[in-house]
Amino acid sequence: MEQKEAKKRVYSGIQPSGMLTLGNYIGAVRNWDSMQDEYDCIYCVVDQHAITVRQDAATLRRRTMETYALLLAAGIDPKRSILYVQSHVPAHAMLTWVLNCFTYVGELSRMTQFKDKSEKHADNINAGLLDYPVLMVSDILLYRSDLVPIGADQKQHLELTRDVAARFNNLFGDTFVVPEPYIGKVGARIMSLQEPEKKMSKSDENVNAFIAMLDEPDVIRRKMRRAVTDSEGTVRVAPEKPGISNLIGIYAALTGLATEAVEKEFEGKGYGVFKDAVADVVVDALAPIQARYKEFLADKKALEAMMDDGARAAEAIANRTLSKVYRKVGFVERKRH
Ligand code: ATP
Ligand code: LTN
Repeated sequence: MEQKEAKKRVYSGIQPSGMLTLGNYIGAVRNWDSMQDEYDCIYCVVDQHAITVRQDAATLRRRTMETYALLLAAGIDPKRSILYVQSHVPAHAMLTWVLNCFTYVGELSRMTQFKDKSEKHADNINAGLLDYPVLMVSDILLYRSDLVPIGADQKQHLELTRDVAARFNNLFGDTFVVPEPYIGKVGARIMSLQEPEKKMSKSDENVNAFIAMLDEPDVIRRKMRRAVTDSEGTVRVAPEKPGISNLIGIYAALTGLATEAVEKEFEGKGYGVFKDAVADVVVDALAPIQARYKEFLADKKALEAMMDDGARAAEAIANRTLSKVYRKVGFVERKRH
């Protein structure tokens, strides 16, 4: 217990906006798993973030359960870490309101993700989409998080988190911990298999663009074979070869090899051989997770119980921070009689 208090706190979240991809796994979830011994970890399925783009209610509910089960299968262990669903803990939305009043519209409209998603969903540029980063800031600050493992695409949101935390601390005295991003060196940005200048995204409408963590081996092999490459024919990393560079990155991330070693291993071999080898390491990495996933998903009652335990543990921490914030900004405390 004493040792536990001394551990740094890690916090991260993932949206149930589709089936998790190989990008999510290599860029985020794999790191979440490996951090559990050294850190005090809290992980969240962020369903409230997901509704910033239109979701079908039944599908969102199903995907939230599935994402939770998949995280368990990927090694997130409720005995060592807290795993919960964002909408189960009201403090997130409550802190977001307060922090909205300490975040500038200019800061939010500059966010790359906001600009990308506004373009992609031009018919639904809702206030939640603009405000998305403030909800993420609240997630992180509620838990006094020290370290936030994320993919490279979320770095800007982490910088905003630091700015808002520091701004609030300056105005009201020490309240929030100013967190650091943790971005893995390899695989921080896995690219689309079809348009390798874009990141692999679980909400891509072209299913050949991503590998889902639950894709069957033959589907993985087929998607790999269809991956966009170039006409040069040599397995090497180069800016003008984004497709092959991405596949080298995936292979390196999953085998632990340096990219130079991967280039060497496939010297003089064609893209066909290389693609099959990449598919093999992906299949091997995902197979045990897929097997465990089926077991977790089969017992809905047990999943719901784990969600409830996670929400209770999270709530206890979050409510303490929220009370402190309410006091600092001048809300009258409700005295129950
Ligand atoms: P969406 O497509 O719905 O926007 P997403 O696939 O980008 O979703 P998120 O739930 O937003 O996934 O991200 C979860 C985590 O996975 C984040 O830490 C994010 O940085 C990381 N991540 C997402 N895509 C990639 C990728 N292609 N490469 C590396 N990391 C990624
Ligand atoms: N915005 C993130 C998901 C996310 C998150 C968080 C990550 C929501 N809240 C808190 C880290 C910490 C994304 O789109 N990947």
